[in-house]
Amino acid sequence: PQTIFRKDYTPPSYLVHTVELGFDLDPARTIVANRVTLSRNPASKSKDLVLHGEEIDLVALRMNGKTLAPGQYVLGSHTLTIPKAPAEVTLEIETLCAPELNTTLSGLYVSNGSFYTQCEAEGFRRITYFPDRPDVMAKYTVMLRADKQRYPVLLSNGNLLEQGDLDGGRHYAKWEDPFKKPSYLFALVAARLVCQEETYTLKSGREVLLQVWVEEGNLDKTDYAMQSLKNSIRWDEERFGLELDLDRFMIVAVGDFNMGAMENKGLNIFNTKFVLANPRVATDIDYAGIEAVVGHEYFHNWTGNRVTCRDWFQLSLKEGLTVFRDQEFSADMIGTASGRAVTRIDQVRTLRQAQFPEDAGPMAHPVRPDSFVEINNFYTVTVYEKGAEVVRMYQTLLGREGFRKGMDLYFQRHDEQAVQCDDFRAAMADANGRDLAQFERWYSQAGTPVVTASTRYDAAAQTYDITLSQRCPDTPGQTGKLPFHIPVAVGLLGADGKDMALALDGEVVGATTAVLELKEAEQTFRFTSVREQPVPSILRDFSAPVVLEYPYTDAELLHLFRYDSDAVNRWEAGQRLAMARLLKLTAAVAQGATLALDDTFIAAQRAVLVDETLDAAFRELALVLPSETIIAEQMEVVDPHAIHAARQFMRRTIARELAPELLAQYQANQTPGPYSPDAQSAGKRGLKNLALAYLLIDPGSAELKLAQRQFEQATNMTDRAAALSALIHSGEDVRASLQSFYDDFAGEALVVDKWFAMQGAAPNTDVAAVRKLMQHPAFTLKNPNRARSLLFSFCNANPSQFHAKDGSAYDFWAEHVIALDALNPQVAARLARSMDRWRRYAPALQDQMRAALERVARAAPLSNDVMEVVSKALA
Ligand code: BAL
Ligand code: ZN
Repeated sequence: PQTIFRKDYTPPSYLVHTVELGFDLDPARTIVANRVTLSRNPASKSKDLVLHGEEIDLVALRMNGKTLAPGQYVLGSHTLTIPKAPAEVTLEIETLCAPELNTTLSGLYVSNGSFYTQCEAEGFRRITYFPDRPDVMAKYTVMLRADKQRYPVLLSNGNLLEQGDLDGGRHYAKWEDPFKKPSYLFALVAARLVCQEETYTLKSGREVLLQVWVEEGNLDKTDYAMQSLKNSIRWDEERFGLELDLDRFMIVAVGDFNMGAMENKGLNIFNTKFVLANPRVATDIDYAGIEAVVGHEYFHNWTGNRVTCRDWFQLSLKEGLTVFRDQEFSADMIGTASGRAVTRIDQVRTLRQAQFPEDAGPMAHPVRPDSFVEINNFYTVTVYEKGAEVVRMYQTLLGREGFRKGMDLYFQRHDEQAVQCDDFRAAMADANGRDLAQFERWYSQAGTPVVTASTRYDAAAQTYDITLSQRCPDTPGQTGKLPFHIPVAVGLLGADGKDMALALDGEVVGATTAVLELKEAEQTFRFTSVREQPVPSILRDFSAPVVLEYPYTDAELLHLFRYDSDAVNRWEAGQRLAMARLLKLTAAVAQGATLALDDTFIAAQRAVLVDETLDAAFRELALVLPSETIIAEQMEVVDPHAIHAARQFMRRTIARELAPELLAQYQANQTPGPYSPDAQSAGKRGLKNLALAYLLIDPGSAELKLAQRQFEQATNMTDRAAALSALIHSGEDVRASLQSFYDDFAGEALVVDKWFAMQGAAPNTDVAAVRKLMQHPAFTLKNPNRARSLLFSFCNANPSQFHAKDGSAYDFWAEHVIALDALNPQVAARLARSMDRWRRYAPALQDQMRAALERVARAAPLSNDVMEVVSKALA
């Protein structure tokens, strides 16, 4: 496979003005007629007109009205080139494709008998020949023709121009998108669907039509998506002054989808998981996911669509920014400071669970990668979540107003352009008169920086010095990293637990948190007028995506855990207390030593659990121990079995010691009455269900009946699923409960996914049990949600079984990466990533993991997607 480098970018040889597409839709044989006008690009030296194409058959090709003979063009395996084409060109291209055979879910495909498209990143070339790159932006008109009975709804981007009947029971619809767009934002849907629709009035007074399209039978699950869409529209007007630019905005839900959703202009196509919800089938987490993803795709309309990426290396330009926007949207929807902190803690957990490991593994790449083999492999937590952290740091450095000024300038400069991450950085710098040159390293250097802090209090001088130093580990292809520009937010707590007033070098800060700007390898910052030895709260609100090293004593951590006004660092202190103990316990398990947990830690957990001044949601987060994956990342040599045993021991001890308090919280945090997904109610359910899980940890727990009752009487999926999960984890025989859950929800695909996922992630589910579950009639590898529900939950969320000592789960992994690759390379490559960290395991496991990787690498044929992942892992 060929590696593509960012440095090799060249402008397109031709620019496209207009695209007229005609589709005669048929599952086995769809005819695509494409009439496209182009001009030679003055910025390019080449006169060769290069079009991309994959898995399509060329039927006819005319240039400026004349059919081209085979000698006048070159048809490669993935390109169609017309050498030395004229300066102005009109091409008429007719191709054939077979959507029903397309299991990759990229391009035009069939899901449950209907047609859908997915064109990002390079799916449009599977529909027609085209310069399929994001810096080619054009205006599209689309004519859809299909059987009226089977496909009564015909949708594409933009505005509906006309529709009507045709002979032979067929009908048509003609759509026009008034805005220039890159081909990856093209979409069509031809399906049997129904919609919830509403007219919505924008702040300007203009009326727009909003629609949420779903399959029949799901109209009772569209309210929350519609509400989230309206909230998103309002929020973008208020926070960023950005208005919906179309008269109509459509969301379509489809059951077979590789991603969460896709921001096609005016026609967002969504995985059903991020649209469908009612209390019976969706959990609090599902509701929050719908709000976030509906927001995310809507916000792309400006950050991604109106201003797009020059090339795919710039993916984070739109994704990091849009994730940041959806994070801020979700936080603002909760509205309270404590609710905001809860969302922030959740983001920190995701980074540590998934992005830090990526940054430390074989697929490590900068937020703006320098090279790739397969772009689909770079829709990563680094590009998305670390990218969002990078955007957040602008706001931390420039303030909210400064950030808004930068956004305004970005749109002023670049509307309807395809630009680079550097253009965004320049807008932020120029709008604020700031030098952000060094900030560029956040885009160019991979790896998680480590910031080490040391402090010195001088009682006589009343000064408190914080020395910060930074380093960043080598990553594949990158050594000798240069210092980053890191905002480190710091507060100082007095012995009374209160924030001290801050002065830096004699200058009053005017807030109880100071943002220190670390730009050198090492810098010392001096706080003055410090009347007593403080406890430092460093990296408040997780002000930068770094690892912070500071030799906190237990006493200091307990102080922060009790008092820190910054909820993120308050939570963080609890995580540090837990992590230190978990690492000691893990070592003790490995050595066969006696395990013990100190009373101080238990008391701190108790104090948080019963502190009614704290939101239930925060208490829940504070009580959830670092995950097995996060613990593993702290170890030189990972022993997944010892980690599991240590964590289980800690959970059991907490459960035993705090049993009365847990039971009291279980009872105090009931949410009677009709279900509402609001943050406060969800927080209560979260704490209640955490308590329930703890209460059932011990085999033969007396509280089994509580879970049983909750399972049977629950009025919402959050409580029902939590009860079932607690029962599964109790180790009791829960076959009857599993069966009744399945029977109740067999017709709800997203709930069946939960059913598989819960079992896949349960520590008593071994590989044999997973194989057996795969025999279930509801299981299929073809549907990505279903494949993920069982295989990914087992391979990624069940480490003690995935790393079974006999290596049987690694064989299982290899077998299914290969099987999935034959169907859907994008999904297969995601599963392939489960082995990323194989070199960190003990030699006996490592050898077996390497063998499994080699088995996949040898398999033929193998997609570029999977080949890139496994070859980088083995390199
Ligand atoms: N652009 C791919 C899906 C998303 O990030 O919205
Ligand atoms: Zn996105």
